[in-house]
Amino acid sequence: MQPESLFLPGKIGAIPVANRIVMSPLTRARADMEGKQTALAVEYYRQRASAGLLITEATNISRQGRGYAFTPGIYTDEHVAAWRPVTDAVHDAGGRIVLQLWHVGRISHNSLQEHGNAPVAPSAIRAGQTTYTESGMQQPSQPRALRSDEIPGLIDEYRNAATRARLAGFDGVEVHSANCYLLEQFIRDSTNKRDDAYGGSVENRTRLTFEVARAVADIWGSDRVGVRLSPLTMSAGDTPLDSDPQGTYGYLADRLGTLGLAYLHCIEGQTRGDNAKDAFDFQALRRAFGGQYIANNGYDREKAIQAVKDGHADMVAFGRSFIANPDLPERLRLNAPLAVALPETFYGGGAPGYTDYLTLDQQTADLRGHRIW
Ligand code: 8OZ
Repeated sequence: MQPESLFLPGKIGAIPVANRIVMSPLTRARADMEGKQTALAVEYYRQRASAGLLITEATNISRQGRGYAFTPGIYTDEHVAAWRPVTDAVHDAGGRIVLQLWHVGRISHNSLQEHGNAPVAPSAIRAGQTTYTESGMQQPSQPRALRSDEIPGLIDEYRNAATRARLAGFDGVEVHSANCYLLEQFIRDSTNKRDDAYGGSVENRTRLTFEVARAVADIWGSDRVGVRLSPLTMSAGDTPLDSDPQGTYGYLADRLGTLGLAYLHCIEGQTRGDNAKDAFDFQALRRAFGGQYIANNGYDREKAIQAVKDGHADMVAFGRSFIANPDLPERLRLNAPLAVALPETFYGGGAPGYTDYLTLDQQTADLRGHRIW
């Protein structure tokens, strides 16, 4: 393996990639009220198409799966039509893009649900913290537990969303089973108190993620489907960890490995925090899965080069640095300075903090006094 293989082309599942640098899924909350992407999103993703792989922001698989205002959807024909220019723009620029399939579960609010319904969850346990509604930040509403007879319909909604993602021209899909949303609420014994086939034992708690991945793989082919996990994250709704993260997620990784998926994508530590590698053996997860592995969280240039060089990761995902550096792969290759993203423009709003970060070339043109826009 060459020392700088981070910058070499390769393949993730069936998807050819120009380098091993991934843009993490990043919620930006700039879709319209119905969850349709706008021309601004086309520009945003196009600007970042030099990533080996772009993973879209988390995208609602159903109206029920929606927990934040202005996040995009993939459950209507209008959503498909609004995503299509995004995938076309990325492909025209030589990039590859997969859609992240998302259901928030209990991290939602009645005001975001059809007819003001209660959000759904494995068990009727209310989340703390906040979610972003049309009238500002609010505590998630009291959820109701999904009935056992609703689960096949829920899996069908993932199937429908995956089918629509194909129609929208994506290269594959990633199942969001991380960050304490619905699928992870099922995995953890802190949020899953069910006594049916989807609760109790580790086998039962990991069943929904497995069945969703299998259903989506039936539509896409398993080599175009990835799964994202975050065993150590407590972010959404202040969700406590599982009582045995290593055992539970190790079992799940092994089980997902039987599907021959494109990749396993792990947030190695607390999402948006530091890596906590000492507290958890992510390489054991990678080995249990047995397929390709995308590492994420707290990677800088040196760590990413090392991880790919050592074979600890096939690709490395960058989040915040991709917000502020549309040409991140080129900057990493040159070891050029990175711009820093402004948190106040992470969520919501328009072009500022979204499509107005400059590439190195644009910065240089700026310095010479030749403003390019
Ligand atoms: C930030 C704000 C809202 C949602 C995640 C989809 O953490 C998210 C998210 C991130 O996975």
